[in-house]
Amino acid sequence: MHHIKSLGSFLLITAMAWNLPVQAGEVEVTIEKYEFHPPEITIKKGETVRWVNKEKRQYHSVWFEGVDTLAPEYFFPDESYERTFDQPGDYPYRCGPHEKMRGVVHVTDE
Ligand SMILES: [Cu+2]
Repeated sequence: MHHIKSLGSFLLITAMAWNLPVQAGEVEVTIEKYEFHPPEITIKKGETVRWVNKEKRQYHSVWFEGVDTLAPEYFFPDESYERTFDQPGDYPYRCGPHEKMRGVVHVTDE
């Protein structure tokens, strides 16, 4: 997973250096020790958030209760969950099996 993160940074720096518009990107949130890092993020509409499970053994899920009736499947260490946000708004979420794990995605209208 580290190489993907590094590649993202490289592309961002390259785009800035050439003064090109940065493409709608992907933002990473890691899950470790029963917490989302960072728990609160702001993205632009059309961007994708990827949650990466960096635990040693523990599974988690990312459940947008206000949007989805059913909790999604768990994902395990080294697996990830992705979601693209096309509508501006505030999207709180939690982990299905661990109610105290919470985060929020703020989506701006660019
Ligand atoms: Cu969890």
